[in-house]
Amino acid sequence: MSEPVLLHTEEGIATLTINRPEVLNALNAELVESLRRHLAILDSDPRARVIILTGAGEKAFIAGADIGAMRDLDPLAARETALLAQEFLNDIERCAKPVIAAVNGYALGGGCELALACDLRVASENASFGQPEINLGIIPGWAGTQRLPRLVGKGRALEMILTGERIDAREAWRIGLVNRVVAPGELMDEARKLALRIAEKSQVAVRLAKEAVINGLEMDERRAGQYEADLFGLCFATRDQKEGMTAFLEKRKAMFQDW
Ligand code: CO8
Repeated sequence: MSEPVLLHTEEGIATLTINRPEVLNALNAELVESLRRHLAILDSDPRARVIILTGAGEKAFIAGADIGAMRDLDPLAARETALLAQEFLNDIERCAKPVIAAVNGYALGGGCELALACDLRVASENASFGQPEINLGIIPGWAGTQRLPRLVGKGRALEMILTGERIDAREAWRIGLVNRVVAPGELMDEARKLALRIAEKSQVAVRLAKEAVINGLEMDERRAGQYEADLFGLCFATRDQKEGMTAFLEKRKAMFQDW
């Protein structure tokens, strides 16, 4: 049996590929568990500075949760499954490393929600996004009702959630759901280029910047500003802050050492 998730690490970039192309990478419990294990390891692996998540095959990033495995769940089991998956998506959001979704096709239901939990999204022109749960008689269960409106606004999110209709990559870019759209053949190159640009920064600053944004969004603005100031102050305890500013003043490239 093939591995449900493939890992490839090169030049500080770890790429996780969801590998069930025969069912358009639909997520089942085994796959989620495997993704969660890989992510936990990468979170503390110094060789991985940025993580890219993508789907195997030409057609799909992830076509959602496995409908076959979901159909006969009782309400409590469905709730439990949703909560477990949400915990996993929270792990992605709270991962110390930036996580980029390279969306290579359908990103539907749980697949769209997984992409939403990533920090950045790069899509190929043939990608599409949707929350089709309403067509199955359910609602999103992996926090799509929360992350989607925060990213694209209430009206656009409700339109996607209530109609269940897909939007293409260009429309996803127009409404701010993805950061950039590229030709299918260039998707992984573009995601890697973006990852490498982040990987060359001080990883302490990268981590603190991510924390300021992710945690700050859960606070009121005033408290979030104070929190940012705390983390800003913390940067001045690092060698990389001295190096970054000295390098600027000496008109040379900074040599960051991640501490
Ligand atoms: N689950 C299981 N199998 C799937 C899924 C899925 N989500 N998506 C596709 N497949 C399978 C198909 O059954 C088919 O298998 P087979 O070859 O054995 O018939 C194979 O993948 C290829 O798919 P299609 O033949 O349908 O390919 P098309 O190109 O005709 O269509 C689509 C592609 C449009 C993506 C179509 O497959 C589709 O609509 N898929 C379902 C999309 C969907 O509704 N996703 C949302 C699922 S619900 C969800 O994600 C909720 C998350 C929260 C859950 C909370 C926990 C309880």
